Amino acid sequence: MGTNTDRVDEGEMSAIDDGSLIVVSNRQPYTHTYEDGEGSEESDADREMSVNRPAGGLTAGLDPVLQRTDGTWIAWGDGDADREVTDADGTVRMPPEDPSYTLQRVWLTDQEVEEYYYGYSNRVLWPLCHGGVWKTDFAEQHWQQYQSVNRKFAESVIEQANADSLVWFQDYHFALAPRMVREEVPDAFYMHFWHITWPGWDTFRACPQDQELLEGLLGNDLLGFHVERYCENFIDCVEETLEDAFVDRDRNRIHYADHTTVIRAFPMGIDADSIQRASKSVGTDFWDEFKGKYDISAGTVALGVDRLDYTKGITERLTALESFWETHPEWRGELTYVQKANESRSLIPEYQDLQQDVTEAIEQINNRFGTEEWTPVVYLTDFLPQEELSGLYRFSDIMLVSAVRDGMNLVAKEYVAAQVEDDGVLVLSDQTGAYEELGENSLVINPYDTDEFVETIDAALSMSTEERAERMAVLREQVETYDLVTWMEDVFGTGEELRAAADADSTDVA
Ligand code: GDG
Repeated sequence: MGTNTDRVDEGEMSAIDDGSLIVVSNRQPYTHTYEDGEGSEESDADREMSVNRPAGGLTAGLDPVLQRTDGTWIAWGDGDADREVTDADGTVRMPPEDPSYTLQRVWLTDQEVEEYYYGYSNRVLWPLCHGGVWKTDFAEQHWQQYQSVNRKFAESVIEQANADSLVWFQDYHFALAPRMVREEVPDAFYMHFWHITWPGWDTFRACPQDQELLEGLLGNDLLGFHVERYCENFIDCVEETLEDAFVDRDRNRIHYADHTTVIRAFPMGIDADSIQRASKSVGTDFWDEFKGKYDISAGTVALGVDRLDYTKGITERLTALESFWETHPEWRGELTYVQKANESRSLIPEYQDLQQDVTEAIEQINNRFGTEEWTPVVYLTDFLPQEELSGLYRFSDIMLVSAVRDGMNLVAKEYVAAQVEDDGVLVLSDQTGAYEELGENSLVINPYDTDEFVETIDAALSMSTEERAERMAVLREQVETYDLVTWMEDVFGTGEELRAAADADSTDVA
């Protein structure tokens, strides 16, 4: 298998014309920061700065596409040294060593970040889309700011876009921008990928801005979700909310305000090849060192890797583990659970509460069962380089993914890709998008059913070597076949097809 850059050059994405691709995302691919941190006395021009590169996932995957096609990436400039290297019009050529595309940085004030990002995006859309209506906070000011930041990004796209442009919006931060841009540049092609779940109508109807959000998203030509059910939920919401929409369920098309949007499922893949390479590059010496560093004496290790988010089912998992050690005393001293968690959105009270709940639950388990020689739960909050994360995946005997709701859950796929010896077991929540693809060969749990969860942990730990290998070989094949590049080819290929069909239609009419 060649590198991803080779595959990007050879694949469907070669259909993108030079300069025509515009990607819009909240997070930027490259961030410039001052090395000496905040509060330095030196003048900015004298300070050393560094560039943080895409750490994996979609940002790293799209970077070579942008490089090959000399496109434009529009994103929030959130690095403290970003302005230092950016032209007066907010642009900088990237990557630094081989400038080949334009990064257009959008500047946001602290108030905009607080109200658009922490406010409407993460205290309304995030909980709403994950079915947690009671966690939403529909503050009017946050909604106003969400509209105005979407307008700001839309203006930036409008400046760059023309009839040949292919504009790709990412995620829930930009539900309104597609329609805003279409009104000004009607002939460009607009795609959007919504990375999180889309809820059923009965949940979505709680949102006071239901109509505006749907209208914004229907400014796109192609709207993608991870799985079919989210597409169906979206279509249900449109049917219930927008009286004038014409819905063609057989073809997943919605006609609204003189325009047709195609709704399609694209289950996102991972860069399996690079995870596998990283996993192979770390040997047992890494694992010995890791176990030494965290004083892990148990022979068996279970793993959880999550952003600290209430959707990831971390407290449910800890409850199940406590019950497991209580009812399976033979595993005390024999099994250690490693919880790797990244702090996330900690300005939001619900996230602060979660951090406290997780810390307390871990302390409770360790106080209850821990001994001089053995710590049941090891808690890691560092962000690890790709090699170390892949090594952790590779050597952990079982992986516990217990999200209570999750658009896809890439961690589940990454664990599979790193199993180069086919000897791990994936325990997977049926509330994740990943379950739709990987459910058959993982051990499936409902994260709310603690007793079932406990028995499933036991089953995973007792699984024979043959069964582990059989299941993992199938799972690995799945994540290697439909990987990140194949996924991008699928999205861009579908976009190209729709665009060609629309062009043919307009020629017929003329
Ligand atoms: C949203 C949706 C959907 C974590 N710790 C480290 C590290 N990570 C990386 C993982 C993985 C990513 O973070 C987390 O991805 P998930 O998919 O699990 O979750 P969300 O952040 O909630 O993502 C989700 C996704 O978008 C994509 O559409 O699947 O449903 O919620 O890639 O590897 N990476 C490194 N060190 C760490 O310590 N290098």
